[in-house]
Amino acid sequence: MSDNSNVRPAWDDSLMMKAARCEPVSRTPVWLMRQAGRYMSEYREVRSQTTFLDLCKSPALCAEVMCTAVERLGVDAAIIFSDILPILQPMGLDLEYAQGEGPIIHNPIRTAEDLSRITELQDVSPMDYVFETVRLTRESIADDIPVIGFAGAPFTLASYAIEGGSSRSYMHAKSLMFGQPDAWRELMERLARSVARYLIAQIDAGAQLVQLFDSWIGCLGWDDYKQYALPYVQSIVQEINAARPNAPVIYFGTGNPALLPLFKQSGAQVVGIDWRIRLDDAWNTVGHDVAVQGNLDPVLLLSTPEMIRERVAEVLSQAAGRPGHIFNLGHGVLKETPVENAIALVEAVKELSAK
Ligand code: 1CP
Repeated sequence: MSDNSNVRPAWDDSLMMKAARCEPVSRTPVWLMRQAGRYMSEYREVRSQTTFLDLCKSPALCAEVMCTAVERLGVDAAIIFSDILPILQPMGLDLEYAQGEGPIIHNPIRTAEDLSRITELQDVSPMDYVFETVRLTRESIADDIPVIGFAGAPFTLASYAIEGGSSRSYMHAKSLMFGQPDAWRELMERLARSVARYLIAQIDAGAQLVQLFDSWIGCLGWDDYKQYALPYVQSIVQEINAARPNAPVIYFGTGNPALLPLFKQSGAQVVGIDWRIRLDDAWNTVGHDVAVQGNLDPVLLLSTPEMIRERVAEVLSQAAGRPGHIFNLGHGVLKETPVENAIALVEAVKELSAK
């Protein structure tokens, strides 16, 4: 940052920040959810030396992994390298990433009595390694590339905490939600307050925007989302907007586009759109006063550069050059993705959206 406090830092006027504020841009900014990860040989090399959790707790390696990905792909934003689940450790849950199986929580919350085991994070210092990752990523990356902090949204975190891992039916999570609504409310409030503090601390460490991942929210219908999930997303967004008004919030809920009008009510400045709905329909639904992020099917990255270019052009034509579009996939990059195709996507967005 410059010594002269009157000079705005370069990231403030970056394509990504302008689009998040619905301001006009010279071309559409692009980044990819899960842009650093197992599809990249540089990541696999770093990862082969350590476990995933130890990697998350090594800020220098996290910054290196993300900066390498940003440079290799030529994207316009750097999300920090971390995960949505480590915050559950200092809250009392026993988290492990088992080889080839994904995350496991060995002491899941199943009843109202179990709630005594989950403590709200009043003090976020157990997550200092993440704030150090934000600091180092900010320091290592070009000034015109904003850094995105992130966290899981309460419903998605609660699903992992209750199911103990990934799930098809969310039977345990929904059973607690429907059967013990007071315990559910208490759990969601503890998660929401913890996540708000965690994201504000990421902003203070140097993140320009924050994204809330509600990856499992698509299993809820309209009324249940409205009653059991939305209020907690709203409270996080309100707290961040009140405390750090210059840091836009991106809310990404995937799986059920029928919920989009409610996603708008989250109060987030940017709404993530998955590929199950056309981008123009989604934007009409949430309204053109909010920015949108999306929405190419991640499986398209397994096709050819020509096919990718065609589909990029289609998404851009639906965005119609309107201010407030951030190009992204509709969900994270799959580990089977050829890196060249991810690069081809970024190049296509840059070329085809240039004004
Ligand atoms: O074995 C390995 O190397 C670990 C694989 C891995 C990676 C690379 C996991 C385990 N997490 C991550 C990184 C990660 N996770 C990032 C960093 C940025 C990047 O890769 O570019 C981010 C933003 C996440 C967020 C995340 N973690 C989400 C939300 C996004 C989404 O994909 O829906 C979720 C649901 C998780 C949980 C998680 N962590 C890891 C895995 C394999 C999973 C999903 C497992 C499941 O399906 O339940």
